[in-house]
Amino acid sequence: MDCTDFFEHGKRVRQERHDTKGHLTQVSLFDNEGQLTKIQKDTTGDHRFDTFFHFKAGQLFSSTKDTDGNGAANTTTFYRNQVPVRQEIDENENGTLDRVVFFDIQGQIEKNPERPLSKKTDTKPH
Ligand SMILES: [Ca+2]
Ligand SMILES: [Ca+2]
Repeated sequence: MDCTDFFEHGKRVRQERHDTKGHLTQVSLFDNEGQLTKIQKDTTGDHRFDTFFHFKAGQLFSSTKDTDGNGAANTTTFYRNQVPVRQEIDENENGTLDRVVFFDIQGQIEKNPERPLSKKTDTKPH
């Protein structure tokens, strides 16, 4: 896998990865402190980014994935301490969540969560 770093004023701002045929498979963006802010990935090989990772203060905060490749994200996953805590699934991209999955401390899916569906606003990591 090919890896290219881009610098501005001596700081790395962007890193691109290409597959053996030269197609872009991953772009990482960095802030002024050199911390990751965003990664976009083509995980399906169709040359379009389908998975996005968002970072806050260098920590993985959330990710979105377009599971059916039509350009709109179907799942959003929220993380705490790099471990997924909640996944919101909108199968048909109509803006209404179809399923919400909770994860336990080990990042395993909780079988019978007794919590009600929570709104998008309580996503702050501690
Ligand atoms: Ca989609
Ligand atoms: Ca839906």
